[in-house]
Amino acid sequence: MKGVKLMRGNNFSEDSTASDGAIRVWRNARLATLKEGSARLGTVEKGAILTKDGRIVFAGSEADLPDVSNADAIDLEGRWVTPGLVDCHTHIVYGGNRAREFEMRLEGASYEEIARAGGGIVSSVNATRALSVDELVAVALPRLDTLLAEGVTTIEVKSGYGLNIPSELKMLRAARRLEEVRPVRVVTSYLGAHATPAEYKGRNGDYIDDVVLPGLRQAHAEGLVDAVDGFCEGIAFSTAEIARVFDLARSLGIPVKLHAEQLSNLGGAKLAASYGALSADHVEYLDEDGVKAMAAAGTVAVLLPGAFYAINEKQKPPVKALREAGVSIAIATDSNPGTSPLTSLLLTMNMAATLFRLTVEECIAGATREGGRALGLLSETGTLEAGKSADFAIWDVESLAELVYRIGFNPLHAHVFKGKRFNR
Ligand code: DI6
Ligand code: FE
Repeated sequence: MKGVKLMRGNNFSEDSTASDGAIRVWRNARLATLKEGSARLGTVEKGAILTKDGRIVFAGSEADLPDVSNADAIDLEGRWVTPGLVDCHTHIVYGGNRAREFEMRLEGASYEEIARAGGGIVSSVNATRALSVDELVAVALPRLDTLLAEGVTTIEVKSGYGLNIPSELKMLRAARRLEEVRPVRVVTSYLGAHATPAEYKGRNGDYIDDVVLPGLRQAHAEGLVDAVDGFCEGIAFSTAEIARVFDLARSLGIPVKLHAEQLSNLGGAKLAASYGALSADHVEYLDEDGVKAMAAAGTVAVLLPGAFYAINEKQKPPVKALREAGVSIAIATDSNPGTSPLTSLLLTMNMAATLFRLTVEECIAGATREGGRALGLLSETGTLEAGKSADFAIWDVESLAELVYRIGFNPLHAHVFKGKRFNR
């Protein structure tokens, strides 16, 4: 079906016949519904999806389809279909790059040493502060398009490279703008507590008083904040400092999440769980106490193998303990200029399996259903179920294991976002 270029410069095109009102039945498909509690990813061999006004009306066996006589029929020719991919942890809005630090790490400097010497997050700050909202959108789009080309339909985007109020707001406005210019759902996280900028070096408390808390109030007042995040680490903020930010988030009714136990164990995951956090992310150094707290709170563990790989970390997250405690496991790119300049959720799945020994099913669930859970969006996306947004990915693979097994290969045939098809 001939498509039309949706936007200049991207690598997929919208199906020109698509329209929000269209009733369409996508048949002759092998569905991985990812329905909660189902075995084998909720697979349906001769499956079909009925969509109307951008929503899923039915997803299941063709034999059980309701009357589809007034629907446009699309034959998926036996292809596998998964929910649209969800990248639940990214920092794709930022200026400049940190290739020089990459070289410094190859020369033996650690991520932590570079950060303490004034590099790391702080060095991305100047490059980010120098850009306008339009320029931040422009530099983020190639990263976003690369993710969308692999079937991502929902993405979380954080602030955290502005570290003053105007620049943090600029980053969040740019994140919101991405949703206007691309077929994607963007969920934002305020990450003012990412690092303390040079002008507040050694004065975390003042930075929180002068920037992080008033910045959160302003961003919230402008409707720019879907969640509040923080970096709980020796090179960033203590649990007590994070608690001050989370107290404000809670008073504003905003859910929280936390970069926790990435390089050491400050008890960040336990603190996050005490606030009912959506997720605790990285968690390489998570202990039994933290696992128990996350399980009790229903806090999702978001594993970020790209950062583990890029900084050559040795401590792996306690996957066995997380499984045994019933903690949900999501995976994400953590796409950022410092520890994870990664823009492939498919490669992230391969890394999660190869480095952290997640199973194929855990990887696919981690990049769909569990990613949706980590964003508090499970009622909207992440599985193929009636009532949810019609977000799904159509694959040219013989088996779903190929999505995790291949390294640097994209088998996406097309994807659908809110019922509209985008061909590769
Ligand atoms: N942990 C990370 O890996 C990123 N942020 C964080 O809190 C690193 C961000 C950067 O180095 O630019
Ligand atoms: Fe991160």
